Amino acid sequence: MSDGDKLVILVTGGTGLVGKAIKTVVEEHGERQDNEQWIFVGSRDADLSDLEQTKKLFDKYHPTHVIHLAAMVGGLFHNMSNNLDFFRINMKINDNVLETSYQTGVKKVISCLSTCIFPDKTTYPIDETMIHNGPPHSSNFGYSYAKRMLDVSNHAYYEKYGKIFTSVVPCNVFGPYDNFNLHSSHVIPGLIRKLHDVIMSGGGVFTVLGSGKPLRQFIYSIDLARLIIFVLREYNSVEPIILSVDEKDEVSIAELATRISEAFEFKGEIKFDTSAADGQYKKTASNKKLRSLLPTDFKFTPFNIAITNSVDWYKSNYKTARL
Ligand code: NAP
Ligand code: GFB
Repeated sequence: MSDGDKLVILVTGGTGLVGKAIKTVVEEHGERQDNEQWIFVGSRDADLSDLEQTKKLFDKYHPTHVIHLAAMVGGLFHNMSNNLDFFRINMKINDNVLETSYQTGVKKVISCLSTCIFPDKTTYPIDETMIHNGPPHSSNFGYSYAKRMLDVSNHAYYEKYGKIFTSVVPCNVFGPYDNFNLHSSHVIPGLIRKLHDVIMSGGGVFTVLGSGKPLRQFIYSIDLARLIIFVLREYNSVEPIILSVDEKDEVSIAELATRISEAFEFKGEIKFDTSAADGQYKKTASNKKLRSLLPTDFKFTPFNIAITNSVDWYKSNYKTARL
């Protein structure tokens, strides 16, 4: 991006986990550049599943760039019981945002996919070329296909109009301002919430759902925010780019539960409820493409520090957190 132009960067989903992390990095870590105006919006500003409200939002702010995070988002169990809603709502949001971005002359859109949308039967590590090589895991096919259609739309807008509508593909994300609701949350906020409840009730068993065997790569929301800002400024291809920690940083759910217990200094029993689903066993993604573009000194926040930061945030904010 040339330095002189004034940029109006609209962040949809700006009130969520990833949006709040971008706001923190831009406003508190000094990442905002002088020619940039950053606008963070949530569903109260506009229900983006509604085209008229989407148009009104764009008419109000006239963005030159859009970081499109807004989506119906949830963990394994929320997806398993709501595949239809995850598909329909996200299809509407995504088409409204991309078409309105085109109609209003937005120069660049960065949308958000996920490493959970890749084919369930695949070789590892997963890379960006493999998105459409087979059906996703059955647990979240609604969300996965809606996300895959973002990539299809991006290629169609580029083919017809030469638009730089691209996408990033994060692995599992966690951090402050996450969704801690026990039914809809992802695993890390779910376990933080549960263990905090056990401790606050005077002690007991820390129950982890599933076998604890599945493997996941987890990225701290602040690191993801730094990478999305990097993509905004430096990456100009319509091809998706995976934003994940290294393959070697993959951990099992059981190991994760131990790390969370350590962050709480919990000495009680950890129990695995194997009657609950495990979901995908693994979705190991390669960040080779990202590493090839990043400054060699880029470092992810060490996992234990990121977990401790998230636990400490929750301890200080559980009364007002999304429960
Ligand atoms: P989140 O915490 O659930 O936040 C979702 C955001 O989208 C909120 O700001 C929410 O607004 C907004 N939103 C939802 N429905 C909307 C609607 N109809 N109209 C307008 N805004 C709406 O989600 P997140 O974890 O930050 O996820 C952000 C993006 O990253 C999503 O695209 C998600 O698919 C992707 N992603 C997340 C993960 C992860 O592990 N969390 C992993 C990979 C990819 P309100 O606050 O007003 O509800
Ligand atoms: O983050 P999560 O819900 O989603 O992680 P996925 C699910 C894994 O954590 C399963 C175990 O192996 C669960 O058995 N787990 C253990 C728990 N305790 C808990 C708990 O209290 N809550 C939850 N939620 N899980 C999602 C996709 O897959 O990944 C979404 O379904 C999204 O579409 C997200 O893309 C990033 O990592 O399995």
